Amino acid sequence: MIARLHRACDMRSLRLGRSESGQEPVIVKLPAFYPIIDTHLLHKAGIAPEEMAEALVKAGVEIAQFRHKGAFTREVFGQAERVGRVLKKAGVAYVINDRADVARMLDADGVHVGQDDLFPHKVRSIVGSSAIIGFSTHNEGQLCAGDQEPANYLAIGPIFGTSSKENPDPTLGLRELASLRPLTSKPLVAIGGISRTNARQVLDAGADSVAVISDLIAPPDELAGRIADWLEAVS
Ligand code: TZP
Ligand code: MG
Repeated sequence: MIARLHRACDMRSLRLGRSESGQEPVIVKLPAFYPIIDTHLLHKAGIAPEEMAEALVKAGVEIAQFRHKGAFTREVFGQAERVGRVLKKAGVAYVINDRADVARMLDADGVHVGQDDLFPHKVRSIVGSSAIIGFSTHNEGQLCAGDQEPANYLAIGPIFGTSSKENPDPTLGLRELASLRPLTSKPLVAIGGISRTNARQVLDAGADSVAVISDLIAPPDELAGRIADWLEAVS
């Protein structure tokens, strides 16, 4: 068990974000396993995004994110659309990374934005009051500012080293995760270098959920087993 140090947000330095509707978002209960369907890594592994979506649905996941870095071409939009169809039919919450416009066009359940994207209060004005909005943060200041935004959950990371993100922020580690946890009452998703072997420790350090990109990827014939292992690892 990791000791939790007492920390508090400095409210003087916070910019108060407000949803344009003036409504506070309903806080979502996040499942412990938050798989990310990353087009780049999947392409390298020879797996179509919709194939991954099918495997996730079969395994019984409750949420999945579509992540594409680079131009959102017609082809990519088509992939996002097909993934959405698969997830929607199964009642799995569908979250689009970065792009509120695409999420709205696809009638997705949510959008996940980061520090270089639109602020959650701007995203809220595009996707409406019932959409799930996730917001990535990488340090105490961002987490405290994120807490004031109309986001339904906050992500924090990278917890460990990762090669799935360009120019990642410094790794935080489990101790810092445990120390940052009390700074927000929003659901907290940990991300970055999380694997089946360290996921339990990350949840024990206070994360509500673990988001995963690379450790989700397995040879196509081992994908179902890999996802089952993941669900087992967080159970
Ligand atoms: N944000 C912080 S770390 C990261 C993102 C998107 C990448 C996580 O990928 P992986 O492969 O699970 O380390
Ligand atoms: Mg982003």
